[in-house]
Amino acid sequence: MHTSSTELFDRACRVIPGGVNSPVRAFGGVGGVPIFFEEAHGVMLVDADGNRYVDYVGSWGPFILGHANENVVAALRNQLERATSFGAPTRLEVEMAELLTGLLPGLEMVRLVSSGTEATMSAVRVARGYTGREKIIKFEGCYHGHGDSFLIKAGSGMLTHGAPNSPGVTAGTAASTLVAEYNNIESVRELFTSNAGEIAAAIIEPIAGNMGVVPATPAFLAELRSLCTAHGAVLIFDEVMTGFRVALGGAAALYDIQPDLVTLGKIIGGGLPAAAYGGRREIMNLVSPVGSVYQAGTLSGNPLAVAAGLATLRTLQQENPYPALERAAGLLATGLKEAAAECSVPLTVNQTGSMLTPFFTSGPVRTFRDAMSSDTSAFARFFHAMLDRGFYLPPSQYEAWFVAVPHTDNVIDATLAAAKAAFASHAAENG
Ligand code: KE4
Repeated sequence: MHTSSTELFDRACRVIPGGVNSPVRAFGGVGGVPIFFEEAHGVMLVDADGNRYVDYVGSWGPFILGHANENVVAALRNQLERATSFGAPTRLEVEMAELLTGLLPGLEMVRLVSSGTEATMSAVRVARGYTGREKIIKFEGCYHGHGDSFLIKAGSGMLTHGAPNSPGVTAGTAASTLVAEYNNIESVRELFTSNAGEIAAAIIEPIAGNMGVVPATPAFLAELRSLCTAHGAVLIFDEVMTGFRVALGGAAALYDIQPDLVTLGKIIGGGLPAAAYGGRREIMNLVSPVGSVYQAGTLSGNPLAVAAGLATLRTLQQENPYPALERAAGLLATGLKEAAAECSVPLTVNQTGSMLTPFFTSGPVRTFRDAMSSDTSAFARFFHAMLDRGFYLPPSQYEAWFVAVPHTDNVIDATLAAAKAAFASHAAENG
């Protein structure tokens, strides 16, 4: 029963566009009424009707430790009683900046902001200021937030709602965004050749999560690094999703490739609004007030968000859950493939670390075009079959599932049992 969610959604639709404060939450890609939640502990969610679900969204990535982790709650409780914001510098921000620059080798200086969009917009702006150039390269299917420059052939909610380019973006802005094909280095080389001396930066999700999980090949990323260096363009790794998700050093550590700038978010806020951009000192010294590239934010470095982020990152450092997370996600990926095969359901599962996406296509899925070959109707049926069995998946084929520390073996086993039943019902429906 979802009586309360239905009533809340009706009310929401009268006063909030689409009834949601972020489009991907609206179930546009799967149909039905979005679930309104009220509580979360570990990987268990409770909705407005008291229904319980195992959570594979994790607020789109932040809750790698699970919801209401005791260290994070203690840090928030302590900070809450002291102060929630000053609009002035605090010790916490220094400790966060020192922790981030200590953990990420290429990160010499960092600026905290409040969302991934702010981080990517700011990184592109400082790259333009540093190079004196205007054009940027992004990759089809990657999503870097809702900054104008990025709403061109973008992923995540834009793919889900079938609007990869957004109205409201000026022709001038669109003309400055060049789009290359993910994992196709020739498409990048061509852009550099035909826009010689005009490209300020290339921004990429080193492991794409916003067309579903599609990792870059090591060779592609290495050649992208070389091309940016050769052409004097700034290489920006957008690790808002992958930072501290796939490894403590992010995707840059996994691939051993150094970007010039990196953007971070999600996990560094521990579920509260915090994000960051940073990189080489000579670039970041261009940022106001020390430099002339302006960027600001009333709640940047907010004490509550930074306290939650610090507690999350310090717990990850102390407990190093990455091997166990990789194992759990691997069990889930393998089990989903086996369950689908038993029911002759075409399925390809891409998994890196604790991020994975089951694509309803025979695969392989190595490019945006491959991802787009997925049967989104089959995904939607699977989504609802799992929801009915108490498992909350990302409501879109083009998103990543996130495995967290409390996804223990028995939770994974229960998920696979439900998936087997869902595939069986799917196969039965299709005869
Ligand atoms: P935010 O502005 O939503 O905090 O971050 C934008 C962003 C930037 N870069 C990457 C790689 C991202 O994944 C995101 C945001 N991710 C989506 C989920 N795929 C957020 C969910 C939503 O839009 O509601």
